[in-house]
Amino acid sequence: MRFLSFEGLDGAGKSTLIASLKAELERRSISVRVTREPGGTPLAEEIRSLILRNSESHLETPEPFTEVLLYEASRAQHVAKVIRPALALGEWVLCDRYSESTVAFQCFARGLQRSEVDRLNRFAEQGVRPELVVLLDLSVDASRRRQNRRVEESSASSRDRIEEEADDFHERVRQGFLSQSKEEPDRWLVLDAEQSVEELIRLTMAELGRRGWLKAKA
Ligand code: T5A
Repeated sequence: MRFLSFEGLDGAGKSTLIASLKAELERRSISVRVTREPGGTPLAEEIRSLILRNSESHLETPEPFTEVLLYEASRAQHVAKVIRPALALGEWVLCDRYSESTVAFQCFARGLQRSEVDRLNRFAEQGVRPELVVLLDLSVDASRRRQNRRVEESSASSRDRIEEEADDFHERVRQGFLSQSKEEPDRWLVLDAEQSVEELIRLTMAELGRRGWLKAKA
């Protein structure tokens, strides 16, 4: 059982990498649970839609303190209902975003105090932290290009409230991730997200192998 999280700017390619990694791990008979934050349980998905409603909804915008508490409420529910039970069953959990996003977005970009957000994160995590955080590092320009492509490809989707933030907000998010990766280099794998999905999978699998986490192929 392993707990991995995946971080990066919006559209960095987390879902794409997670889907390929799941297939690769299942080929090795590893049981995998894919999940995401905010969200991952019915209640947490409802909280997600509250947080990410964009300006087109013309509804009240959460204050920064409210916003962080909503992310933490989603996380507490997700840990209790999905992540901890999956790990107890011996599954690998691949989680699209976790507490490191709260530090990058709500501290580095939104400006909340790190010590307060760290305390809230530890409270919501209930002792469950990823052993490895995979950061898909991408420039803000490249992230915008990928978001635009996605909006063009799908008539249903538009930008969410966080994607609507200005470029300097997203630059601070990026620096927030890179800064955290330097604080705990053994816990982070930083990958250049401009590489092909195949190369990103190869590098991630090599890291898992280097850590001795992969059984020999049957
Ligand atoms: N948030 C979250 C906080 O502020 N605080 C918190 O505590 C938490 C947990 C959540 C939002 O909430 C914020 C962060 C977010 O703004 P989200 O759905 O997780 O929302 O946010 P996104 O990052 O936008 O998720 P996406 O699913 O939209 O992006 P992905 O998963 O990173 O990107 P993906 O895989 O969908 O790929 C995007 C596009 O790029 C292409 C894909 O085909 C797709 O078109 N692509 C590549 N192209 C070239 N090369 C590659 N290697 C590629 N990989 C993917």
